Amino acid sequence: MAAGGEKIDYVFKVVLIGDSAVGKSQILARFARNEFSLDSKATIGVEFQTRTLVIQHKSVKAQIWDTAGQERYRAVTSAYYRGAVGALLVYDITKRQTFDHIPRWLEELRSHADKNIVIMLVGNKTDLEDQRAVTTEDASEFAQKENLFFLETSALEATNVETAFETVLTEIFTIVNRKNLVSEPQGNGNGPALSGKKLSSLDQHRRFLRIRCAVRHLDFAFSGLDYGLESCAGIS
Ligand SMILES: Nc1nc2c(ncn2[C@@H]2O[C@H](COP(=O)(O)OP(=O)(O)O)[C@@H](O)[C@H]2O)c(=O)[nH]1
Ligand SMILES: [Mg+2]
Repeated sequence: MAAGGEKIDYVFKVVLIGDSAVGKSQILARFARNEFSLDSKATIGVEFQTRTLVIQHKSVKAQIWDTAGQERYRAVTSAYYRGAVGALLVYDITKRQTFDHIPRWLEELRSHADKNIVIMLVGNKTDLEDQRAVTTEDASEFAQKENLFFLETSALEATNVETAFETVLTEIFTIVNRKNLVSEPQGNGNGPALSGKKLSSLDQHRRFLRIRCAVRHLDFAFSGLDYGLESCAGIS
């Protein structure tokens, strides 16, 4: 339960990652508070911001983590990625270098976060079309190859920011709710348990469990409610 009796069904941790000055903090400001600032200073002290959305009649709290500028020194710690089930991997469409660094960020993400994390590649600052240095085609091709969602945004003009987060959150939601891959909790309410059902894909099932367990750990930290964390032990 959140303050005021608002019922929260899920908490999803989503991280923002990418080179310095690509617009991560402004993307978050736009999404969390519908604000934008042209002279944004490095965020100090705030680890994350939240916004609650309704997805398929469920209340989903997105807990979005922003760096405090440590990406400048490539010093983002593993604590930042821990428990994340979604990520926005951001570059600046006017700065080629920020796109060229994406493979490095992707590697870092995949080695520190859950390897099945839902990732959206985001080309920000589309309002600066006349300064574009990365084509939509190049980025789209890369995203396809790496199995990432892809969108171009403008935090300044509020273009696609909402869609970027919603796409990632809905995908996580779908994975968490893929009930046809596992049986419903049987009697003891201890969460996902394999039944005699035939799995369409073992990998899909493992992915489901990992993400679901990550979500549960976060829920646990938030609510103090224990609902079947032990069933997540040994999931890797
Ligand atoms: N024109 C334009 N500038 C942006 C956009 N998003 C961010 N900026 C500017 O880019 C600079 C860096 O943004 P910031 O969010 O601090 O980047 P971060 O280091 O990735 O968090 C700031 O001056 C922002 O105002 C955008 O969509 N369009
Ligand atoms: Mg920032």
